[in-house]
Amino acid sequence: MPAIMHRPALTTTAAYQTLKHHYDVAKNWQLRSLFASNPQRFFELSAEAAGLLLDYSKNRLDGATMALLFALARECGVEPRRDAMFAGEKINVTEQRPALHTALRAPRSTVLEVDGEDVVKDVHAVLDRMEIFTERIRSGQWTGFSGKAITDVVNIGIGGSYLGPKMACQALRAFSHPRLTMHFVSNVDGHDLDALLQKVDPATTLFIIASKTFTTLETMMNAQSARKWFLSRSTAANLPRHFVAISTNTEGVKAFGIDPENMFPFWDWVGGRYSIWSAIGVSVALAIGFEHFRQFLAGAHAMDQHFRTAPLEQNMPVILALVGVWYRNFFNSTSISIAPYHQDLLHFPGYLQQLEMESNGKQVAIDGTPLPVASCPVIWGDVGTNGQHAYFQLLHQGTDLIPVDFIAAVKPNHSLEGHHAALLANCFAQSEAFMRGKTADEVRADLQAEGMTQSDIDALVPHKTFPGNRPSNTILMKALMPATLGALIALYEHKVLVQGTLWNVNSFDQWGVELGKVLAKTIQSELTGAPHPELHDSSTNGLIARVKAAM
Ligand code: G6Q
Repeated sequence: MPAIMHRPALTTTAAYQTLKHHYDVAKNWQLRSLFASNPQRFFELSAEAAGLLLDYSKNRLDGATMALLFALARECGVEPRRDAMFAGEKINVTEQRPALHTALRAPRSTVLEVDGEDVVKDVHAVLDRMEIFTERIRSGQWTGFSGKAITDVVNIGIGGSYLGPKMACQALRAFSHPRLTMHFVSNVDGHDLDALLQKVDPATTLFIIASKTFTTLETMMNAQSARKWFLSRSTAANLPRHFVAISTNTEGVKAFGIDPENMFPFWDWVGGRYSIWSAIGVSVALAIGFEHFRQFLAGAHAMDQHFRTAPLEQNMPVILALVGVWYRNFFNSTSISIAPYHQDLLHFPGYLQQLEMESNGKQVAIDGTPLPVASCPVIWGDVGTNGQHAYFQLLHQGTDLIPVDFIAAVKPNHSLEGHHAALLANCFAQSEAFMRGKTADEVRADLQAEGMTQSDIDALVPHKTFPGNRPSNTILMKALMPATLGALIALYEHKVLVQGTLWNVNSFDQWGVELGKVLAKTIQSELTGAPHPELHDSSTNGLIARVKAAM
């Protein structure tokens, strides 16, 4: 194991102790009163960067709270850790790797050496190859075996090799090539691939096998089945026109039968959930074109520059992270709901779920000692307004405090009249209602105005009262464009780093995922071969036996 930077646990810092006392008072604050007593609140508690506005004024805090949280960030070493990440230090200590997703969007002129290699030069060499390849497909110059242009692109990958490309292709739908339909197959459940293969034509379909390791069971099985399907409809000589790979494992790609000429590499210092900016983004570049893909990278780079240089007090990722820690470690809230009021951000909550929970869902500190405080909350959500007609009830009147991140664009990417004003009105009305609530007196007055009897009013008031004081952030962008999407993702990536630093966890390993990759192997062989009941409990044995009996 490498040398590990020792630093005090969060709970032993002076700022944390002061915050605890501050919380004893702040927990009783009412957002309504905070707004009433300070007309400048929105201006004081909002930040702008890289085309995004973060309004964090609807949170149960004030300037003094933020000052203490910034002190906490300083005491926990957020700035040196941020700088270590950008410099390519091996901050992923359990795997002895840097975490250099920021190098993937660094301009060509940047020089950043890791183990004697200029990684930015390598990054741009791959980007240039991606550009040539994607332009050939998009222009129709690259054809399938019958001479027709490619119409369908199937990304076969899972986890970090799937969630980002799927999310970004959907988010940037407005920019997509009219001839190309993007598909994503991830699940080892054959229903996933089977449903897709029923709709596509082998002569005009391109398969992208996206796997950092090129060993992941789900992806390899889907890739083999897709290859078999293709070979039963064409010939091996035609494979190169229809199968390309994205991986760090050249040998694995060759063994699968894909020519390394048709492989786009990336590097072990790119974590799966941080890999959308690398060759893993090929499907995104195919969909939106390379100029837009470069704008996507540039948007993320703009957020990187902001994160790197802005004082903590104006630093958007730092603020977002600290507000999250305030609720997680002082209010003990266990989840955050992500509410994009933009249909094209449909997959964004799922993307953040992996980014945050896989990065900071840890129980030990970097030095292996148990954490003294709770780490990553559960991240979940769905697009607005759909969520309003489902689980928002619990957010308004349930017994848990669940902060919400609202995300919206000022301008839509469509021209349908009236829809966007209705959407934004709902978004702002929800955050206002969470903040204000509705008092018993207000409910009573409404019911009296309706002419209801006193006894009916008394019975209804508790049900129609909203406690309010429920916190939220609102992130507003001009429009959902490649650059703003890049900045938005980078904002949350850096939030993860800041929170990981406060909790003192390694945000860049994922041993729980690795475990999943080996767990099923024994049972899979028992389902198709001899059972080994001595290896399992009665429940697992019972389930295996039930399946075998029916096979
Ligand atoms: C991401 C994780 C995980 C990974 C998948 C796919 O950070 O490590 O989600 O991306 O398990 O792995 P491969 O790309 O190696 O197939």
